[in-house]
Amino acid sequence: MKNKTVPFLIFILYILHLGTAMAQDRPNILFIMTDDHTQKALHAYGQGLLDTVYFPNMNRLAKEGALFRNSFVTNSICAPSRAVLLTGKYSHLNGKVDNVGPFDWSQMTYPKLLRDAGYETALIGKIHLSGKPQGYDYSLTLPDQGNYYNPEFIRNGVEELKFEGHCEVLIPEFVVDWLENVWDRGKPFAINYHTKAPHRNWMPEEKYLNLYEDIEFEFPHNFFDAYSGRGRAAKEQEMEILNDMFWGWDMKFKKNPFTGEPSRLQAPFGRMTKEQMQAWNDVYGPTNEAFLKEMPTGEELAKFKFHRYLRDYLKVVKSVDDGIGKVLDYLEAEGLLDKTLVIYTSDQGFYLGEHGWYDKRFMYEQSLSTPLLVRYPKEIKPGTVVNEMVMNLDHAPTILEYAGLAIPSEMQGKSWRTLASGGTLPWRDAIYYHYYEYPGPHMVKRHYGVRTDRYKLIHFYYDVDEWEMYDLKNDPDEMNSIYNDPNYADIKKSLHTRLEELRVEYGDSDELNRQFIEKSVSKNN
Ligand code: SGN
Ligand code: CA
Repeated sequence: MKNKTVPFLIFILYILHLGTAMAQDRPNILFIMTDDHTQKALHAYGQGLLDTVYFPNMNRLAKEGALFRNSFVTNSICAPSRAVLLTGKYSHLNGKVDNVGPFDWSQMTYPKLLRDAGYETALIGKIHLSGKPQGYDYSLTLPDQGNYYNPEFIRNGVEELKFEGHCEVLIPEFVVDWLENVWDRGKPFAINYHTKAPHRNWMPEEKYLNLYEDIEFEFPHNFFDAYSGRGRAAKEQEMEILNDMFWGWDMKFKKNPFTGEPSRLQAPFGRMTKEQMQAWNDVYGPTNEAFLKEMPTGEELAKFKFHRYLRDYLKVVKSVDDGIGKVLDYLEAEGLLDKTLVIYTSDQGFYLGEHGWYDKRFMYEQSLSTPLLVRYPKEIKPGTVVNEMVMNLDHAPTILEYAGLAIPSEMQGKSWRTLASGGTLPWRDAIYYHYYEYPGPHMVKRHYGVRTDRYKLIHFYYDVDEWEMYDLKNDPDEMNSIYNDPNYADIKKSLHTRLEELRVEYGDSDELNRQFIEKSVSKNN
């Protein structure tokens, strides 16, 4: 060998070694996203509803990592929320403003950037964005909303496969199977593990059909909200447990006991095996019969509906929690857990009877907020609580920062990595929100607004032009708009200014609103 060759070879070996060391330093990324899981249904958030209902695996993440008290979405609905997650951009820039229109998969997303940088990427579960997922080495996704029992999945965007079992058992199994049999251990992994539950219509797994049936819950104190003190939007929605839930869907009856209207459960029932159907009838059959004998009215009827809803919702969260446990246990047994950044969140929050509601969409607290838990013991101390206001817009930049990658300037969020580690950063004093899907399911009017740590200003537009304002300290349940209260005139003025600044900063405008309205009108025609 010539004299110069040896040092050159040593140099190359050194570079290769550095590369491997860096690759090993990069965390694996397990991003867990549930559908419609609200903070109140997670013991770690300590809101008191569920002292008797405990989800050990989610709570483990909170105990061993960081819990974000103020975690929000930019647009509280499924597909738009996922588009924000992937792109790190507001709906008006990524183009996916509602559940209806297509998603442009050709745009930049964080999984694409991770993959380009040597991560092996997988998407497993619900994504609710039409078209073939891009940026993933592997995908196994539910078509559209998917089914709870014996669901179909689409492999790599093209191949439809049907499985027997409950989707919340299958999805974590697929995650473990991918880790065990597909993932190339020479690379870090990045998985999007997205559940269907607890999305409507909350069809519990066989073994949990009976769970929580003997627990009595208290109505939220504003369950019988008369919607005074606010504008038309809160009054004219169609998401009330008492008036807008379907007997033959949400309430699990074979037909509406009052009107005889036929059930929509024929389709999901038609998918079930004899054994699954038997287990189902064994639980719902006797309770439904007792109901039909008594035909309760008034508060008793309300109690029945509220409990059926809440219990079924919590049963499917229990299956989600089991699934998370299965995946965490696998990673732990393989010695991978502490090398993995685990993020747990939901696509948005949900109402569990506050204001008498289910569903989401509004910029009010229960649907604006999501759970956000993060475990990464190399950096995050157990039991950390973060109070800064973060958004789902921030997850993509954060993940890129953990992966050691540059954050593209077109992303609009900010990395919360330092906050999770207990550090401080110059942080935002306000968040911006914008919801679009109207007219549509549940009829929540279009609105945008700003929230600070204490106040909220909302503008409902399109078929109304109404402003609401709340003092979250004095009125945490948002029952009385103080928009016209002269005592708040100065605060109102500063909120208007902040709102306009944020709209400029994020590139939103009335002109864009007009364009999105025009597009949705032509879509519906
Ligand atoms: C379905 C549900 C709605 C729900 C939307 C959007 N109706 O349409 O209650 O708001 O999905 O949910 S159902 O009769 O089909 O259950 S999202 O989470 O996907 O945005
Ligand atoms: Ca959702």
